[in-house]
Amino acid sequence: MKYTTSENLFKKSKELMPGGVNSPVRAFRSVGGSPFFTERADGATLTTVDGETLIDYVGTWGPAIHGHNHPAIKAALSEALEKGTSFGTPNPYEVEMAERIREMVPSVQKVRMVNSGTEATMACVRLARGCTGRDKIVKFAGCYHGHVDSLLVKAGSGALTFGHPDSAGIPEGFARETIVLPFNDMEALEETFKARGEEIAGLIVEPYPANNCLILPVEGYLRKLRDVCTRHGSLLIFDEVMTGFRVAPGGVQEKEGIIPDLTALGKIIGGGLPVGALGGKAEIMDYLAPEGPVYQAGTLSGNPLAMAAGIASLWLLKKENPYQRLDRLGQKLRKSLLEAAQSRGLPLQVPQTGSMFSMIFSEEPVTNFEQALKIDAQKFANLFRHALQNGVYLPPSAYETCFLSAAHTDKDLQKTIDVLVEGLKAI
Ligand code: KE4
Repeated sequence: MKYTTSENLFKKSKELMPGGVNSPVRAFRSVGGSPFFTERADGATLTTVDGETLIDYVGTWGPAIHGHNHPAIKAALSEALEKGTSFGTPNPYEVEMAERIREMVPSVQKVRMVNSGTEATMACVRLARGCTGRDKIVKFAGCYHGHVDSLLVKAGSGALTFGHPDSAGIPEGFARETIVLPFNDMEALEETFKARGEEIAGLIVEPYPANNCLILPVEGYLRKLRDVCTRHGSLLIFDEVMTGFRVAPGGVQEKEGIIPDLTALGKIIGGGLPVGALGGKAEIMDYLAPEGPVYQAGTLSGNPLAMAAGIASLWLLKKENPYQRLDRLGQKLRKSLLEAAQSRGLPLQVPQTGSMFSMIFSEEPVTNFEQALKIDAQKFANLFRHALQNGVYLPPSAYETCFLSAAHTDKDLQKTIDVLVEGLKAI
């Protein structure tokens, strides 16, 4: 029997995969109902197997900054596909990708391609430990860096969505090597480094945390992270898997003028195909095998198809420079939603930077994990369902960030605003 509807596909998929999904947040557990299955994606929309068309604000969790199924990315993929799908040897695409990344993110003097953001952050942590000879890693409560054992401690994204920010299966011994601090708290940072700085190999941070709501750092905070790491000989690791090429061509480090020692990248540089990358100062990156003693490897790292799609994605960013328009759309959406919420006395926060925004039902702005735990996730779930019923697909979690793409038209935006404003009435 061919499974043709979301309903019977989900019924079957639950027999075959844990929760019926290949990534937990897709299961709609925190927003209720069952997930739809996507038939195809084009521009700013998804078309479900049930024939519905949805304006998409998930953008496959970040890669689709140009919208889905972009002709230029498809053309690059077709050309690469003609030559085969994987070589397992060095190939010209990898060289071009590394050059493009280095050009757009100058702190990256050398780069290593991997296959996911998780692999990128995991390798950054191992590299920090390997080149400093220290064991401790500092992370921030609510930040999510993929499902790396030592970083799934007070994590955001799906871990937070399902209320277990500390995953099962992480031995106490692993968690002990991770120091978790509150984001935006300069005092806690100073005290920790004063007391234990010489044990700390590195500090990993989402410079704009976007996995426990979108949180923008308080003035001077990122500079403080840089100074403290420099003073104590710890590596500053920016996890820009989401923000890289998203908030600016060179990510947050370009916007804020802060130079990390290592950067984790992903999403946009794969044009929708599996990808991740880590990069930084040459003398640090050269600790990686085969040059140095820190082992890291990957069967499909630098895969020609992922490289070709990613190169096209970066080329489009340079050619079209969508950032100003994306920020204009984001600001328009933010303004309309805040006006509508205020007119109804609804406590809504809409942090926004460029094409990234969150809708947070909270009396106060969310600046850290503790505050994120107190938001009204039920109100978000109600808004999510109203939006979905009216052709607008938001991320299925109150803690995830929404993404605009260059394919979203002013008409899409106006329809979205109308639907969400209507939804706020029924919250
Ligand atoms: P992946 O291993 O999922 O490619 O990347 C992990 C990762 C690392 N760092 C940051 C800042 C990230 O946001 C992510 C993954 N993002 C989530 C959504 N917020 C992916 C969605 C999912 O888990 O299905």
